[in-house]
Amino acid sequence: MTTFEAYLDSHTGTLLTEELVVVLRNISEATRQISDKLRSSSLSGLTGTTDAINVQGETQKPLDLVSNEIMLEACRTSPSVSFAVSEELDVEVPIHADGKYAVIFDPLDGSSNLDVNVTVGTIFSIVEASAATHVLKCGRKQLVSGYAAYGPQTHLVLTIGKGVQIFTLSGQGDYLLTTADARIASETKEFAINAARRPSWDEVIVAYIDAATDTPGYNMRWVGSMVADTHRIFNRGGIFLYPADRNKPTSGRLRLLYEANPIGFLVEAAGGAAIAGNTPILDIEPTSLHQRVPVIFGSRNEVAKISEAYKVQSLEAV
Ligand code: AHM
Ligand code: MG
Repeated sequence: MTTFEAYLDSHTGTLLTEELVVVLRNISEATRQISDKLRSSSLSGLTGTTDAINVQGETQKPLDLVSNEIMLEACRTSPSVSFAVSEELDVEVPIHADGKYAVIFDPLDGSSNLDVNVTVGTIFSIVEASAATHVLKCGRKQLVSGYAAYGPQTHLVLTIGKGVQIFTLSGQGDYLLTTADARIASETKEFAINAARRPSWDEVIVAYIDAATDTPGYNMRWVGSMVADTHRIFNRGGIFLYPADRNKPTSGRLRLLYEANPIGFLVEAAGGAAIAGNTPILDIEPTSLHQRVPVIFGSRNEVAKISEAYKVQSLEAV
């Protein structure tokens, strides 16, 4: 079986620079360590919450902080990393003055689910950035993105700009390629949305969910941990929606730089689609590090239905 390292080596000099390969090796090592911490968290006391509040106003959990530190260390040990940006940190952290890549990450996505013992994940994105201002790039300029899904198995899902590969962590600590060139089915009959937010949905989302619910065969699935919901879509298709509040069309729950962009980059590389209402997620020009955006992604034909409905709505508005 192809190892993660062999996969990286086979693309060094073409899609990947030697420096990027070092960063990716260090990130993969970080996800191994986070996976280990998660497996024994109840035994090691890494449960519950801390007194700390992050820039989002959310209470941090011990594992949020530990995972953040492990990811930061992966950046420090990579000489080409210039900045680290994290969901858990207010501002970007300078790493190496002569570095050229920023690593942008959500160290532990879905951490509100930690004590429930369902799949959570680490999401990451790498962009070229020799100055702090370069971090605010539209998602299409990402060089690499990926996530680790910590479930019954630990999977590492990666795109280096072309194709999506899924690696599985072996008992010996090696990531082995178990799904080469993963593709997202273009059709689906599964949608993932937090239905409790229905009063805030706009008409397009209400109409789409009502039509799906009225069509025999459709099912709703919602883990409440975006990495887990994304991983299901990579396995059997589906659509994930965390739409805007209808009174604030540019609002959203998920963050552009370390959630929507890396997942959008993976989804498009696997033949799916990712939009934020009227715009593809990857075309949004970021204005701030922790900016939130509406997020709709997954099976291409289903996302197209929503995209068309938004186009019709904006034509009707003029
Ligand atoms: P987090 O990064 O603080 O864990 O928040 C992101 C999570 C996603 O994993 C999930 O899809 C969403 O927030 C759930 O939000 P809600 O609790 O509003 O349904
Ligand atoms: Mg998150």
